[in-house]
Amino acid sequence: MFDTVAIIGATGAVGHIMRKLLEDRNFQAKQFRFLASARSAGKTLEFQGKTYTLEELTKDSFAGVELVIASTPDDVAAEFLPSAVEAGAIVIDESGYWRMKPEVALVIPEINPEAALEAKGIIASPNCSTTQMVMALKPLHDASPVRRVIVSTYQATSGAGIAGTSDLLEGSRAYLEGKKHDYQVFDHPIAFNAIPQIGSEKEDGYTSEEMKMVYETRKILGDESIQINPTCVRIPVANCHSETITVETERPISPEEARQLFSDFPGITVVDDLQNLSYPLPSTCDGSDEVYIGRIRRDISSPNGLSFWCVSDNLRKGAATNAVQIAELLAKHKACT
Ligand code: 2RA
Repeated sequence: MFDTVAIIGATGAVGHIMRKLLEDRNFQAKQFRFLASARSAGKTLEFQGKTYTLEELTKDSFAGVELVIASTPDDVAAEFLPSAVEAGAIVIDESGYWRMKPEVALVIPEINPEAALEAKGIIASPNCSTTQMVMALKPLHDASPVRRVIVSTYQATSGAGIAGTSDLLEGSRAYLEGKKHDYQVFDHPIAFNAIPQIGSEKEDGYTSEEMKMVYETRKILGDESIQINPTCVRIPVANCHSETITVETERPISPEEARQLFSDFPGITVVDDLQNLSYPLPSTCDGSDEVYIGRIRRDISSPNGLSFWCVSDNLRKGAATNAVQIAELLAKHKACT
């Protein structure tokens, strides 16, 4: 058990679920502390039957803290997390800021737990759109190395935080009432629409969200040779990201073999019965910690290709669940050493 665990950002969209997961999964520590911006400091929250007062996050917040779990914007992670490491804490970070730094471990516990156990300072949790794709790629990659991936995402508004979901709800209401809505986070109306840009422009006309899928996947799988062509699209669904994924492997993997590989992999549930209209849907995967795969079929355009559909709760396995699983992994390892 850890002595003191500090949680940063416990009141945001992901932080709220993280807190609930730590309760539901009975994560124990001798002491918990909740750190937040000056704006939120002083407010209270309930956790494991106790009332906690949010403390202001400063660079001096970390004396005596053994483990930090942080769910903050990139700039906050950049500014404050090095102080936690300097104070001797292990840090699990949900932000995008540290993921690709060479000294930082990027971890999905089902895939590369050893990276978390070897980490000295920050352990980053991948971007949500990456996590569910890499969960699906891993069992295939172990059976026959993945050479090329073409992926399109259909990303929920909750990925843009609480304000993203409010934009969807308020924007839809305004649209149906024939009124104008001033969107807070999206550059175009998200109600009754699809926006083919998530993040800022990066190299070759790809976006930051798309390039995360490329670089993070290679880092987690430890294979810089995997070629990935992503297109990330925001759609008017409140929660759960969906992805169409086409994979080319070194040798062909049949749909039957893939179904078995996916079914045997921890954290993946196969829902795949087209005849009976059965496949994963955002509405049925919402609130689950699993990654769901369906529509498994051969790629009729390539002899070594396989295509499938993948849905996962982006706030859970795509963020909070993955961070809590890393914390559990560290706690279990600590108990054994
Ligand atoms: C999104 N992947 O869906 C981002 C959140 N990290 O906007």
